[in-house]
Amino acid sequence: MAEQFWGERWLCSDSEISRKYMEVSAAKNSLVCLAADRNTMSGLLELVEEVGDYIAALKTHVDLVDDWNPEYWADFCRLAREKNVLIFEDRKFADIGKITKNQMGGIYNIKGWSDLVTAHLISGPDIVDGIQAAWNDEGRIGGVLLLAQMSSRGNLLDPNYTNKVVDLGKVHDGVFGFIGNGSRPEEIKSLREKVGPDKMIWTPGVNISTGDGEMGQRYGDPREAVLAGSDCIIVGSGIHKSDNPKEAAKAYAEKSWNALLERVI
Ligand code: 5BU
Repeated sequence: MAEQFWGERWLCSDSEISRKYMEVSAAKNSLVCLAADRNTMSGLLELVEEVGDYIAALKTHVDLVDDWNPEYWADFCRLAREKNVLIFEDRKFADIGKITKNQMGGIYNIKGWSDLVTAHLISGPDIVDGIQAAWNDEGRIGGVLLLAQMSSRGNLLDPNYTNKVVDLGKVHDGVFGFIGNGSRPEEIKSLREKVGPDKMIWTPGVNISTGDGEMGQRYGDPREAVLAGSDCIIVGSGIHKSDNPKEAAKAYAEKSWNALLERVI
């Protein structure tokens, strides 16, 4: 079923985790990854309960939760699985391979519950092997999203750096895809040209209300991001700070899905 909506992305992809994402998104008619940036476990659980049916992935920052503990987190992950969403820890790893492998463990034990994680490629390609080795030790599979661009004002990921990340990431099986700048469709378009059809581009910095956000964040339009080549819009405050998170999640799901149909047709 996913193939008819995803076209060449489906045909070119032989990654289990990419196909899983495409299947989940097709089942839910949503290309939304919720950035679940709430500081309490009760706030997180309530949010996923409310919007879980309208999102395809759930992005976490495990280290910003005030009352985090392993039991609460296990409940949260169980709920996410029940809602059929991929769990994506936006950890932005950046260390050398062997340390990153160990950082997938520790008290948060990211390797035990994440399906996706983010990493910078600043330290070189072994970081991807380190992350994959950690999932492998756990008997799990996962995918790395490399930061090729960022949404924040003044970031240092210039086009030359982006090209290097794409060149290295494109040929690595452990790389699920790339983070692109959701606030600038022209940047997404040029990233898609470099990446080609087979890997994912996921984009933060997306909001129905476009323009500048807090502390240097910038926002672009969901439909434009998908038409430019984004496969998943990462939306945080647009949903979790809305007066009605459920309706907001539905609206983002509809916009992103219609844009995919428009793109493929
Ligand atoms: P917002 O509330 O929609 O602005 O949340 C955006 C989320 O995406 C937040 O969790 C950030 O950590 C994350 N993010 C981002 O905003 N920009 C980036 O370039 C990357 C991640 Br990478």
